[in-house]
Amino acid sequence: MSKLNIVLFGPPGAGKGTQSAFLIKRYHLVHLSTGDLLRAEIKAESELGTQAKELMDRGELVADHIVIGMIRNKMEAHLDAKGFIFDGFPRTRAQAEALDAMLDVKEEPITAMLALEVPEEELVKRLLSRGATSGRSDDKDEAVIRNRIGEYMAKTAPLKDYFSAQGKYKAIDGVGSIDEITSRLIQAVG
Ligand code: B4P
Repeated sequence: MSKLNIVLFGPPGAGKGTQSAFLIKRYHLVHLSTGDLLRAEIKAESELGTQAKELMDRGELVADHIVIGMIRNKMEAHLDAKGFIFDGFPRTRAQAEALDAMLDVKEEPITAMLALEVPEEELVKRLLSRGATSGRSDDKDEAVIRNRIGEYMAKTAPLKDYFSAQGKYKAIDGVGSIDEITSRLIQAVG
């Protein structure tokens, strides 16, 4: 049986991390979140974590070679996985091309890119509300949140065309209850 490799796509605060938790259980997938991997490096106070924190605190993207290397290591550590959920990766065209190249070698291509669509004002509201309780420094300041959304619009949103050209892009309404959105995603996986 071919592997299920899902890219969960969407702006910051769209619900990628939230929905990944449900999808990994349902389909027995390995969760690869570059945001979580970077926050683990920051917590460990590694050199990479120190460099990443500076950029993340400003709402900017971390360098492509760093996140691509992290994803490659994690995929190699899970060779027997039934499939992966890529959460927050790829975020640039270079990352998308690197991911395709890694999966081509294994002959296990991306199955679908599921894109959660949420209006900007709802994103800002969700992230500020998480910032009030999570301790995540990039969720506290509205200017940083808007910069993250700006980075998404400039560098990440164009990947919609990249995956559409492969016939893999599926838009999902990301507004509603968490359960409703999970059902929409499951329907889209088919
Ligand atoms: P991420 O950790 O990927 O952060 P995110 O996009 O803000 O989170 P996510 O979208 O998963 O949040 P969720 O919706 O689940 O990245 C953080 C930073 O790391 C980036 O800014 C960048 O600097 C760096 N980075 C990460 N990956 C990178 C890459 N590939 N390349 C370069 N840099 C990279 O949750 C948001 C909130 O909404 C939660 O509080 C949740 O409870 C709430 N929520 C979820 N669903 C909801 C719903 N249906 N209704 C109401 N609230 C909801």
